[in-house]
Amino acid sequence: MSTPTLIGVPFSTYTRTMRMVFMHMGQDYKLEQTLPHSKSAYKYNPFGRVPSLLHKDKAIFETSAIRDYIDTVFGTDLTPKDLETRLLVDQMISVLSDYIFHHVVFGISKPRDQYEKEGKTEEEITQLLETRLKRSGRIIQAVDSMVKGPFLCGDKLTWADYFMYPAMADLYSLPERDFFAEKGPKLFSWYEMFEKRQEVVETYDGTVADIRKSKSSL
Ligand SMILES: N[C@@H](CCC(=O)N[C@@H](CS)C(=O)NCC(=O)O)C(=O)O
Repeated sequence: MSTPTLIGVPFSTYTRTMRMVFMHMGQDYKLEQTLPHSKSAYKYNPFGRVPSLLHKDKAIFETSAIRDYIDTVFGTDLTPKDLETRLLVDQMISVLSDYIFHHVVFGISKPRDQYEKEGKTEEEITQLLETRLKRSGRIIQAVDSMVKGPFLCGDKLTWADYFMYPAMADLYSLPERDFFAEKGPKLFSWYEMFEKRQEVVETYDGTVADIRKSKSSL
């Protein structure tokens, strides 16, 4: 089987998902470091986003298609055979790509980053984020109600864990960590269990959480 190449970058949560999955599978892969909206990103994805997956004569973009390709061509144990758990996995991934990304990542994490760059005080940032934080709290609560435990969708590790982890790990690196943990206790316990996994530790460098930690220790 020829070695697959991921087009992406360590701070990209979806790239991290795919890197962790390849590690979980024991499948060698190459990472071609590519920033979103760079010339190389557009070469494989008309929207300039990452990741894309190159394998043999194929260039695949959109993580749902990459997931299907990896399942079909390489074979994984991450898509449950029973319909009920499979639906949970799909729901979890969809919730991540919609509510969590649109309202929590783009509602809290990205603007916070911008406010910090502008030199705003913590007090100002808290005030500016107040309304969006309330909405994010409701979303985290709703996600929490979906968590089965010990993995997100029950007894077995699935694609949902690998999709959800990178975004949640970055969110828990924010000063809002305790608020998120309080709104979603099951989700937070899952995160604390998951963060010790080898493929998680090995893909930590260069993530948003890592970059924040390095900045705060300067
Ligand atoms: N729907 C895309 C989303 C991919 C995506 O948003 N990737 C992020 C990095 S994790 C990106 O390229 N962001 C650049 C942007 O938001 O313009 C997928 O599932 O592949």
